[in-house]
Amino acid sequence: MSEQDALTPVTVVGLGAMGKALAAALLKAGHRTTVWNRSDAKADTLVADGAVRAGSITDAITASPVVIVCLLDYGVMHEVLAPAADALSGRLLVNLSNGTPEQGRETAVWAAGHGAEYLDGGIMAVPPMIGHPEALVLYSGSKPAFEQHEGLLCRLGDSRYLGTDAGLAALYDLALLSAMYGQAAGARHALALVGTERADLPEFTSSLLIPWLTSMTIGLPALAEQTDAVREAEDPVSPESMQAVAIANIAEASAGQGVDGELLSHLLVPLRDLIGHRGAGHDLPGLIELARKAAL
Ligand code: FVH
Repeated sequence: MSEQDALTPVTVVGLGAMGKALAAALLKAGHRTTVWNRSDAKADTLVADGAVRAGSITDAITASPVVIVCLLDYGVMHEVLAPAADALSGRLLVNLSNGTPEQGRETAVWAAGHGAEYLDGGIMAVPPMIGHPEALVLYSGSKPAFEQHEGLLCRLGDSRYLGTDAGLAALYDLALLSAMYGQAAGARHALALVGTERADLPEFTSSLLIPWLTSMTIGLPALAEQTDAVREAEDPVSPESMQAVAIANIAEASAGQGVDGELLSHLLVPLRDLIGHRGAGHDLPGLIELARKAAL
């Protein structure tokens, strides 16, 4: 971190579960950290550790050249910042609240209208991870601002800059969350299915589910390639036409075991329809790569 970064005072607006973790990491790294929260008492422990309590949102913003906001959503952020928007002039606003790409783009325009540089961010971590390299934080927006304050931002975790389009961080954040929720939905369904026969769920998870899901990630690079152009397979390793039968069997078995297949059907029906549309001769990338690896 540059000497300048070590001295950069920073303000954190929003001291919920995540905002508190952000402020604590910056404080621990040696930055003069000013904090503000609607419910003032949430600042107490941070102030006891050396943070500066701002008496108002204007005081919070004017205390530092870098203002990090981590509030419930963009609506709350605009509600909180509106009375002090002009104080943002000449500062960097870093918004780490969850939102949509459009909200990120609109906020970049709003910030520029108030003379502020803007970085939109997506935190791919839970509060206890903040301050550790496992915490991935995605940024998009002003490249000069990111480069100037990368040292400060890296105090929060592994910082990845995605590009000048302020909507990218939210887009990638929501894309990664989609993959996480899809995997969780499938895992919950798997546990419900084996649970109907009173299986040892922790044992099933550690010995079968986790190794299976881990091995299936080997097919993701092929999936990425295939999203651009579906490749016809000469001798399909795992033809999608066969996959369609397995998908139908999942639905039938779930019903037979008395497990609600509603959630999973939203994942499987589009795949079954895609398979039906493309016809036989295509493979599911994950199983191809698995077969190739096994054959080495
Ligand atoms: N916690 C997590 O694991 C995830 C990880 C990924 C990123 N998210 C996003 O971070 C934003 C904040 O999340 P959070 O977990 O800190 O959320 P809360 O603990 O509920 O704190 C919410 C803060 O927002 C303030 N707030 C809510 N409504 C208002 C309002 N009308 N006016 C002013 N402030 C408001 C709230 O203040 P208070 O209730 O303490 O007074 C908290 O500071 C979020 O976008 C996650 O998606 C976290």
